[in-house]
Amino acid sequence: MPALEERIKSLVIKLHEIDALKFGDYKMKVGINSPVYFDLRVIVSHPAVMRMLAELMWDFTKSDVECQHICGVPYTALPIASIISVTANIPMLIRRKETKDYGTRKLIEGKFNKGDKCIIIEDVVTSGSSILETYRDLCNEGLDVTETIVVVDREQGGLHNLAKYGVKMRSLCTLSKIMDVLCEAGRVDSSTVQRVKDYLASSQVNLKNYIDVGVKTEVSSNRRLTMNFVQRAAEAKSPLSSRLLHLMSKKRTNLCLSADETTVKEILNLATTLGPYICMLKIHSDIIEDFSPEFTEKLVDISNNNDFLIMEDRKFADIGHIASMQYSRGYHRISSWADLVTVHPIPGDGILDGLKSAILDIPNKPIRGCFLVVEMSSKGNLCSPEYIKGALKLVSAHEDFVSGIVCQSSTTVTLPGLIQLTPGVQLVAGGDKLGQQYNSPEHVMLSLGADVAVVGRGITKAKDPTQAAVEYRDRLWAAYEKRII
Ligand code: 5BU
Repeated sequence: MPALEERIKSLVIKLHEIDALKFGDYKMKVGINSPVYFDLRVIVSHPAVMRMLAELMWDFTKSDVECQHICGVPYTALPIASIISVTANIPMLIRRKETKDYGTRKLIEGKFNKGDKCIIIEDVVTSGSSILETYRDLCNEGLDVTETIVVVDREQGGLHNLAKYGVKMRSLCTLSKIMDVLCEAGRVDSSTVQRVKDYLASSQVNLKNYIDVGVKTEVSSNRRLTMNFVQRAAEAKSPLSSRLLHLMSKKRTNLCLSADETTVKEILNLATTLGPYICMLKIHSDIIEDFSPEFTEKLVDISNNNDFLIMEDRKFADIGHIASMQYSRGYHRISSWADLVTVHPIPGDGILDGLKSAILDIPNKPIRGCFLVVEMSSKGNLCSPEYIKGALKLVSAHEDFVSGIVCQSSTTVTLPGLIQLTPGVQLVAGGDKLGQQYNSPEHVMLSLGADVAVVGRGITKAKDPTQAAVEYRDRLWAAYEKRII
């Protein structure tokens, strides 16, 4: 077989022949017009070229690699990775591009163990952002990504950007090399070569939207995600938000235990044993069979002794007049004991006015707050981007009362003084039989932007709930520390 160098030259000419490599004036994803364009998607129509490329990639890679898995960056690199996987007999992993609205929300398809070594295969690298996204998701699932192998490096900063995040990359060929090969073969003229050279000199892409957070994540320019809780407390408009931010920082926990039990005894028991590890205890008072005012008195005592807040996950959703009575009257008299409640914004502004008016009637005027539920964790929920946008508009008129937002995305909450509460958390991603969807502690903190993570059955149904609470607390806090700068 010819030397690697000769095979690379033949491949470049083939790619030019099948129009996988074109010259002209092309609009790029990163917003700069390019005189050269790679469209390696076309190789699926040329099986011989596809095989030639995949075999070459593997021969180029294999002498210097140790891995248990190969993962192709969606979509163009997937067929290349598949052929390498079959040729080299190395199991493949597939990273899903879309994470919402399907079964288990699994991001990585394929069987693997935490700590397994994996290499990423990509067709063309420009800024490196697609590779970083794949890298982030693989790392978040506990894989050890050793390096990335790409067909073409466009030499526009990708190598440097990836190196900044500790991601090693090797390329089969660079854009300059391709131009040399094509020029030597008489397939492009010297003016085209010059145009490409000029373009490369003036179009380096810097990834400003990525910050180094250990396990990498895209955080764009959202200050909330990189500030620490104490810094954010200074910007909080709701007294309870400020209190919770300070409490989390002092106690070094952002774990909210969802004690969804149906008896007073079980809940008080959980509150006592797990109180030291949590910042908040969340209950549903309407599922407690022996609820009584004495229960809430005891719960408030335990919360004071252990320094956590109590949230009643009531999800109010009626007109202000009724919501105010549901909050302060009836059997549960929620406003008298719950520091925080959850509220659906669906009725509009009036529900917040209603709830706030009810607090005025409580003796001693305790500090109270609420979390607006703008997006749910359950599969098929109806919280569209328009709904979320509209719901967030309610905050500004009620900044003193709205302590935070319940949602599932890092971009929803941008004000540093607001706290993002995210339910649907278990040690591994998955779901229950009734539509609940779970993400790992690292994923909710680093990719979904949670500040407080809600864990229910992951702790209460564990063999050893205390040990489970400690593990959740430690993993959530470690992820928070990686996120802040
Ligand atoms: P789990 O056992 O960790 O699935 O419990 C989750 C808790 O969070 C449970 O009390 C739900 O009512 C609550 N929850 C949720 O799961 N998803 C949501 O979108 C909202 C609340 Br809002």
